[in-house]
Amino acid sequence: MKPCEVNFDGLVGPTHNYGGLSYGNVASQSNSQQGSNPREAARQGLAKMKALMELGFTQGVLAPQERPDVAALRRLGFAGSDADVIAQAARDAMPLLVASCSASSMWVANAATVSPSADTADGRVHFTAANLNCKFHRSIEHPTTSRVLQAMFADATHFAHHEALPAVAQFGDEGAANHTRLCRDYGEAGVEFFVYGRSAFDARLPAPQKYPARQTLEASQAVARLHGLGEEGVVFAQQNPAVIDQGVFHNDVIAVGNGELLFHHEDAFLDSDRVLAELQTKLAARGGRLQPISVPRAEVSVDDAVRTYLFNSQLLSRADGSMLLVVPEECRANPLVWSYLERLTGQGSGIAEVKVFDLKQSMRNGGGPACLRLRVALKPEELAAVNPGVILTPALHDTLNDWVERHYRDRLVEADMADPQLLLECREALDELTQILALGSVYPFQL
Ligand code: SUG
Repeated sequence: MKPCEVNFDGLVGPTHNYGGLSYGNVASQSNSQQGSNPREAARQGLAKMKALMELGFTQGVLAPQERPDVAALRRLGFAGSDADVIAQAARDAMPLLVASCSASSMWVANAATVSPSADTADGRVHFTAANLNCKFHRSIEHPTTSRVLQAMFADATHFAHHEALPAVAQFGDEGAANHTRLCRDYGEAGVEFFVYGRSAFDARLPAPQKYPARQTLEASQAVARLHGLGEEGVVFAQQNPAVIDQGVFHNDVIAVGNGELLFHHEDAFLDSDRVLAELQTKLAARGGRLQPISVPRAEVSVDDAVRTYLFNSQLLSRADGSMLLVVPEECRANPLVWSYLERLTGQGSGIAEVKVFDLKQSMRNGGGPACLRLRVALKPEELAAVNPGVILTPALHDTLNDWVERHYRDRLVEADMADPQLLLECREALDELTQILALGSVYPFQL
């Protein structure tokens, strides 16, 4: 067996809803208050996991979180029994209740930044949970995320876990959504590419005017230090503030890389030529050859990229060395984007095939195929050390599908968040899930 990249997909949680919570994320804003279908959302995610497993990719599962997050509401002054806390919040502060109900942990590209062992000073795989402190509903994810990651990657000889960075705006960290690893081979030292939206301390760098830049340079630098990455294996680049203002709230909405290939929009980075040259030089020093595919705005506008999530795709290496691009249905529905993809696969670009998935439930909150997965490149002995309960098999898929059918509602609107029964349903489902995935006790209600 060779080193490989394992994709751990976030299982959609039972409270999936459209809260309109993410200013700067166009889909989240425009679908606010619509009714959601948590069961359908979870099924769509599982269908993608199953299809990739059946294509021969090793696929993992990352558990959702306990919602509503009653402990978060208690920290904000709501008191009494759990039902009292929910009732008070519903009466006095509905936006806080909605935030505490968000199933946003499904977008596990934001769960953590991961550096494979070939890149790190101590030869272990490093994880830093993301503080996600730009949005309240996401800032409450990292304590449970850390426990879940520890339960999945428990073996300290192979895996090192770091706490989330200090939860202040200067260290805003959105995890792997702003981190791409380029390499010749998954088992060899590569180049880790950190893309930030602004600097907390260097006022000379430009910043977006309209929407927030969630990731800071200082957060990216801290993660690189924690992971023991050498300067020769790291490139920092600033995201183009103009595209943040067009709705590109994470770099993975405008660029995706895998192996030696970097598929990106020409407007993705500030000073793009310099960035690509540095990547090229550092990758060459690692024995690799950068293959940039820069999509011109004349062919796909930033607007269409945001609308279709063309770049929020998964770029996966197949056994024959060619790559598969996993895109959302919205790409096929857009004639310009679809004809671009047809040309791309026809011209020997390295991307040999495109597979389309219906992920509408997640897409309406701005979460495409790439948001739904956390990539972990592993050597065979590291893969063997992963908790086997979280690696998808046909049997686990069927068990999870059945679990979803039994525990999930097929419709959720804002008023439902006030129903104390929703919390009980969620806890009952998650209690069973920790047994299915052999995670032990990871949720606040289990501790
Ligand atoms: O952080 N949406 C998420 C989407 C995250 C997408 N992830 C990546 N690009 N990697 C966010 O904006 C919306 C929730 C709501 O509005 O109900 C939300 O949190």
